[in-house]
Amino acid sequence: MQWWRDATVYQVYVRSFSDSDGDGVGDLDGIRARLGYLELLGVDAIWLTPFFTSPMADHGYDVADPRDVDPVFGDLDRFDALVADAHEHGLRITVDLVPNHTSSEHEWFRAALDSGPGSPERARYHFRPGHGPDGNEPPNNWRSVFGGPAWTRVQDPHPSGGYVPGEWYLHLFAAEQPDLNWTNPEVWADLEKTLRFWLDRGVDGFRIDVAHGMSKPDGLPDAVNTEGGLLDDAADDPRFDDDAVHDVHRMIRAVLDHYPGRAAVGEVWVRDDERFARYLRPDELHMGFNFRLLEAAFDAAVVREAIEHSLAAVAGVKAAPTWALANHDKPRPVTRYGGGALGTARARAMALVMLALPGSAYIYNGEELGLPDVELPDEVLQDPAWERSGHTERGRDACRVPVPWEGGAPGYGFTTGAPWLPMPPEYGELTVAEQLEDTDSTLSLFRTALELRRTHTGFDGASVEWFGAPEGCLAFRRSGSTLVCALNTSTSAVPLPPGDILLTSGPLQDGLLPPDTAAWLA
Ligand code: ISL
Repeated sequence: MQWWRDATVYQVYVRSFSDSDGDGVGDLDGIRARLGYLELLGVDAIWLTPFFTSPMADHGYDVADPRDVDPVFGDLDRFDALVADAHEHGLRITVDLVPNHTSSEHEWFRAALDSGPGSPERARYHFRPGHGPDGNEPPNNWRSVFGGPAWTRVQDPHPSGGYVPGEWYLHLFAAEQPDLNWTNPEVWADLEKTLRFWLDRGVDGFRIDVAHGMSKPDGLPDAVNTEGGLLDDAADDPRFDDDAVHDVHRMIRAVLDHYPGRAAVGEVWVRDDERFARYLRPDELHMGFNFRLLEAAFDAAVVREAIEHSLAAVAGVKAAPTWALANHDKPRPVTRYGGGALGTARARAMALVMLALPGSAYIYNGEELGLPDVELPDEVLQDPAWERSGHTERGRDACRVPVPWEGGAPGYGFTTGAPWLPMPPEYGELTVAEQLEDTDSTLSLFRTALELRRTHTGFDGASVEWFGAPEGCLAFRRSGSTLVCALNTSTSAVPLPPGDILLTSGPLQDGLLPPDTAAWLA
């Protein structure tokens, strides 16, 4: 059964979801205690961001042991209990895999540092001599996604004892995240082991981090364009989307094919539709995140173009499209669309657009509460991008502030201690407890929308048909079915398409669809 093709998946940023032990950091037992909430919300599956052993230089995306749980989050027994309970609640569990890099605290990397140049230990990573007479220039001009050079120099052990300035190693992200060498068979074997380890523990699938990374072009040629920017991609970027990455995805798929009903979704930052589709060939990923909708401005023409590209990209390979408006790397929708009441109205409208589309939809924890980004003071910022950019990029902490459950500051039911990032006063009105009581809340809107999506027959139909719509508006129907979704991004109220109203993201105006509003009809 291909449950993932139309699933709604809830992204739990483990650190920020629910803390069971008062240390201010979310954990596995905290998630377990909130499964009833996720069932009530009406999602089908959960994606857990990395909870593996990690020094947390990039909050878990720097993995020191991919087959164990970091003590701050729990242990393997607690993980097993979470999987069992989630399944009891009818929720599938997917976990993050980080195959592009390890932590610099991984035993492999420590061994690589202790062994000299040319050793098999170094061959698991990308070590190279530097350029220039003293080797003190990096081997090529690649930039780290988080700012600064993608290379760091190490001390090499000297035969007569002691250490001397030595080789450089590649890290596309933080220096604490050395890139693995995917031409090394040991690296392949280890990922296979990790896949089986979690599959055998009962996970329903994986989200694959930087799925367009891993493979590097032969000879690591200089980039022509190094202005790609932080957390951004560029078409001619040699760091990503190398053709040989597809061999890795074929290996992952071959393993998954031994476990019926399990699926992988890749984080694929590749804008070209044809190159994106390559990741979704029948023997590669089951699904790929397409980020066009997340990046689209609140403008009907731009939103429509994003949807059309996302649908066209998967049509040829018969994969299901995926949709997301938010994740732990990007400003939250409420803030992106203008903040305040306006941003909230638009985020609600876009949620109805996303949940009306065929395919699977991802909801990032707190999105269902309409949380905005939080303006954090410099001294609490933790994202490596803040330091690596020389304090020019504030990084992604603003969208990672913990989820407010109930009550007041400082912990809002997220923690009995001090939350790892401060939770602002405006969270008081946005708690789960407040919103459950209010039928007009964003949480109530998501609950109703998810219930309709699960139970109403209008949501069948694998494609969309576009209707003519007034300037600044869009309307589509799920093909061969009855659901119609209309969105107004213009500045005046417009007539609705024909049909009975199922749900609107905000109040209508004398029967008209007001600006910054969406409606579902059937
Ligand atoms: O590389 C990019 C563009 O081509 C970036 O957008 C990059 O793919 C993205 O930032 C990767 O994010 C993921 O891996 C990071 C981690 O910090 C993020 O949280 C995670 O989502 C490194 O593991």
